[in-house]
Amino acid sequence: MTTQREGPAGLNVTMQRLLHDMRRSLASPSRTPRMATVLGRLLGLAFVVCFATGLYSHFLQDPLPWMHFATRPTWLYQVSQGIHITAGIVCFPLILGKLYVVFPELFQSPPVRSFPHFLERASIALFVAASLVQITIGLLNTFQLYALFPFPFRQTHWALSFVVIGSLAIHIGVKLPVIAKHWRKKPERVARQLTFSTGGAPKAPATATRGVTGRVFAWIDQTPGQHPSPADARTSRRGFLATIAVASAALVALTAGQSFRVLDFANAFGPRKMGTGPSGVPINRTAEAADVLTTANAANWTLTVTNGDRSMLFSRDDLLAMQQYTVRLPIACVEGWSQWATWRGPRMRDLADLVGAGPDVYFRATSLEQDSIYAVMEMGPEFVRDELTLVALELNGDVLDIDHGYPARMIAPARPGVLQTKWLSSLEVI
Ligand SMILES: Nc1nc2c(c(=O)[nH]1)N[C@H]1C(S)=C(S)[C@@H](COP(=O)(O)O)O[C@H]1N2
Ligand SMILES: [Mo]
Repeated sequence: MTTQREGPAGLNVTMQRLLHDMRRSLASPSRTPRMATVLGRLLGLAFVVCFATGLYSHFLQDPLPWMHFATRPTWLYQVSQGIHITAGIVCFPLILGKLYVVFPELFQSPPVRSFPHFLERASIALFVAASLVQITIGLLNTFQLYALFPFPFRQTHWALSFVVIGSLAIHIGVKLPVIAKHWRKKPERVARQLTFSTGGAPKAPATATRGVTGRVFAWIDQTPGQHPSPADARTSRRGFLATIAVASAALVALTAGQSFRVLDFANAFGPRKMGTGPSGVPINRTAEAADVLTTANAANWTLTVTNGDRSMLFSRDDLLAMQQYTVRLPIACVEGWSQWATWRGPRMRDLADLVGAGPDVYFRATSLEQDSIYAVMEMGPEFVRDELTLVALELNGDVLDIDHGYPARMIAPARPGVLQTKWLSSLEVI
């Protein structure tokens, strides 16, 4: 480094002083490393829960060749996805609270001290940006507002999840000493003075205790009259936490009803209400929207079941003539809403047996619907052979409504709604 003394150095000092004053003016009793740790823990937990449930949902839809999935409990996916969406929504108040707490850190002086320091700040910038985009597009998706962003939701959400989890890991690594130091609540006497360092005035070498990372935290000057009394500070911190808690609880109460029946009465924002729609089940996409009104109502409709060169055609009456089973299973949409229903029809495995399909075969189901990501679905043997997997012909005691997939649709346990293909056209061994 060169030692220019005059112009640039003077400017540097002015800038540092500005940044320093900025941070001082932003000091608040809630802006402490302890608060950052408390919120960070909750946020980290929410991210990890979202990541795990997201992986599960992703691989159910796009399994790797060796993957097999649990089919019990039948509500496994319903609960997993309900948690995914609910935890994602709670991230909003947590992340806003956390950003409020660490906001003064934005004005560190000097802004970049070293290459590792640059990397640290860059990783945080990436982390914040990726997280905000991630939870925002997730929320828009639960409201089916895909049109609001010009990129494919699933691929983006999937890719960003690794950016978020990766930068979270880096962030935790970098902040580990601080997190460890503030993991447990400090005795009141000490806690009231622990706050983000103001960095020490430029030129005056910092005499304050150096934080464990070498600089981040120190003792702030307790100039009398300038700072709230310890009691006031405590009240203010409690108020801050209570605000975040109330916001989180309200969001859960007003949206989680779409996934969890006990909260249905309060479901104000969740886009789907339980018990609405034909046969008391909400509709994801109507027959009209899927452009299948003619083909699904055609009198000569048949379901083609194929195993190699062996093919059988089933009319709806043929399917009704088979042994009928009644099952209670939920539709559990990736978007978070879910609804239990009673389904009736022949078993998938009976159809597989009729075409001589072995116990380990995968099936591909094709819908009458054309050019849609829902038009084709694949199903592993654990679902094909499950006694609860039906080609459903009835829903809640009614003939399947055209919007629910008449003449026949798939229903299987512990699967995402997207895989419960409506308006079936063919089933074939792959
Ligand atoms: N052919 C076809 N099947 C489909 C869909 C679709 O759009 N087309 N939507 C899927 C999705 S995303 C869900 S959540 C369920 C919803 O079923 P429902 O509309 O009968 O409630 O159907 C699934 N099956
Ligand atoms: Mo769905």
